[in-house]
This record gives sequence, C-alpha cells and structure tokens, in this order.
Amino acid sequence: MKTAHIFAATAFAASIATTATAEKWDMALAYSATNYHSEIAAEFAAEVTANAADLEIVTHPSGSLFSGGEIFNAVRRGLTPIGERLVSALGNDDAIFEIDSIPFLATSFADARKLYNATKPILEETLDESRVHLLYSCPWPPQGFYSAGPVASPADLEGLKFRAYNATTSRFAEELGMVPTTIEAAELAQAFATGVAESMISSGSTGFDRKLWEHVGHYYDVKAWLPRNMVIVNQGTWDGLDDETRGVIETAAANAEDKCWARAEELDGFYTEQFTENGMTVGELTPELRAAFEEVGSTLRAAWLERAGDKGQAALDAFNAAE
Ligand code: PCA
Repeated sequence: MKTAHIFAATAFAASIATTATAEKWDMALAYSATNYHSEIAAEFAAEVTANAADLEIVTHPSGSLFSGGEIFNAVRRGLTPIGERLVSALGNDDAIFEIDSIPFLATSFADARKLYNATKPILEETLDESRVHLLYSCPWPPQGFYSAGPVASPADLEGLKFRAYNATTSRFAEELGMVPTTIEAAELAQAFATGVAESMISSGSTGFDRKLWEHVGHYYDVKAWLPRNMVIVNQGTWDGLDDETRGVIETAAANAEDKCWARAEELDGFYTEQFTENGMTVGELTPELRAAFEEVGSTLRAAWLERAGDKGQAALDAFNAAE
C-alpha cells in the first residue's frame, strides 16, 4: 500500500513538473535537415529555446510534420504555431506572393535583397489578412534549368516532363511546350528516378540536396529569379506572447535572416562545383534558348501584373525606386 502511495505522489509531482516546463512549438519545415534553410531554422529554434523563459521550439524537416503544400494553412489554422513556406507557392491566395519569382526581374542576391526590403511591408500586410505573422525570409540561390539530356533549341524542350514547384514554374514550362507536374522537393529524387520528371527549374541547392546527378546530366545556369522561403507564426499565437518572449523571437529571427542570406550566397558556387565533380555538364543556355526563356519571362511578367493589379504595380514601383 505504502509503495503505491509513494508511486502516486511521485506521479503527481511529475505531472506538476510537466505543466511547469516550457511551452513547446513544433516548427514545420518542408526541406531536408541538411539544407541551409533547415539548418538555420534549427539554429533559430535553439536560440529561442535558450533565451526564452518559457518556450521551446522543435524543428521537423523534410515535410515530416506537414508537407510543403500544407504548411501555410497549418500555421494559419493554428494546427501548428510556426512553419516555413516557399512564398511564391501561395500565388493562388494572392499574386503578390509571386513577386520574387517574376522571371528576370531580380536575378542577383543584391537585387533579390532590394526586392525583399522594398516589398516587405506589402508582404506583411498581405499575410496579416490571413492572420499570419512574418518572422524572417531567406532566398534560394538563382534558379537554373535541369535537363536529363542536352537541350540547345526550343524544339528540344517539346514534351519534356517537367517538375514544377509553383504556378510560375508550371506556366513557364507550358509556354515552352513542356509538361509540368507539381512535386515537393522531398519527393524529387523519386520523381526523377522513376521518369515522372526529366527537367525542372530550381536552384543548385535543391539539385545538390537530392543528388540529382544520379538522374540528370545537365544544369544550365539561367539565373531566372531567386525565390524565397519565409518563416511564419500564427497571428493569434503571436499576439498571446508576452513582450519579452516576442523580443527574444524577433532577435533570433533577425539573426537567422542575416545568416541565411549570407549562407545562400556562399553556397551558390559550391553547388555547381559539386555538379561538375559528380559528372554533370554545367553551362549556359544557347543564345537561342536564352531568347526563348526571356520571351516567356516577359509574357509571364505581363500576366502577373494583370493579376496583381495596383498592388503589384505599387510593389514594382517600390522596388524600382529602391537604392
Ligand atoms: N528549391 C525549392 C524551391 C526553389 C528552390 O531553389 C524547390 O525546388 O522545391
């Protein structure tokens, strides 16, 4: 009897201790644990956990908590308090989310940063309508074209099975006669291995993460745009925090953002070197293909402006006026 009593008392004490420990946030990430976006998210989570009085953040990479396509709604609906999402994949919610993927608008890290800084207030207002709060945003390296075989002219692209990650990449492919299918980065290697995909537009980073040299022979360094990820928090959760915790998160977010932009730029050249070392051919598009890509770029840019309307024009004006 006595033992049972002690056991019950210990269990009770343990349950009190559990209630008194920090609140835990599960952070949903779509990309692999070793990708720099995920590594920096983990550093961000560790910094918050170390400095906040009552909050622990735990990251879940590779879409293990929610897949990329689910993360925005999961955070919006409070199914999980925090997550990371590719901004331009939300174009169906609002065309303004696609501004970083307008072909050939901002093609260097410096211009991508200028675009981000100039359009951040518009992005924040738009996210606010979904009751989502922006913490930080970080780019992927410039987007290139992957192809199983060599391509030299638009005719070579006809009918290629193309892996898309947002509406812009899908439309890009369609305009060039390719056949797009949307596939998460986490499913990429399998899609190329099974022939579901034989081409895509993405950064060297994603091809490296997924060892695409095992399936794809060619990488063309197009530098079409630099899409960004963003880390977001459910607005209700954010509003419920005390000022001190909010301050800790904001500091960690600012640190993560700066580190992440620098890391992306540092790694850019490394990825293409790895392609060459692993037997891929890395080069530029032929002038003929480059012209075709640029023509599709201007078509998509005009179509975007039509959908994004005055808000889109205001965002472009802010970018053009920025130093
Ligand atoms: N990698 C992500 C999005 C952009 C990028 O460079 C992907 O391919 O899914």
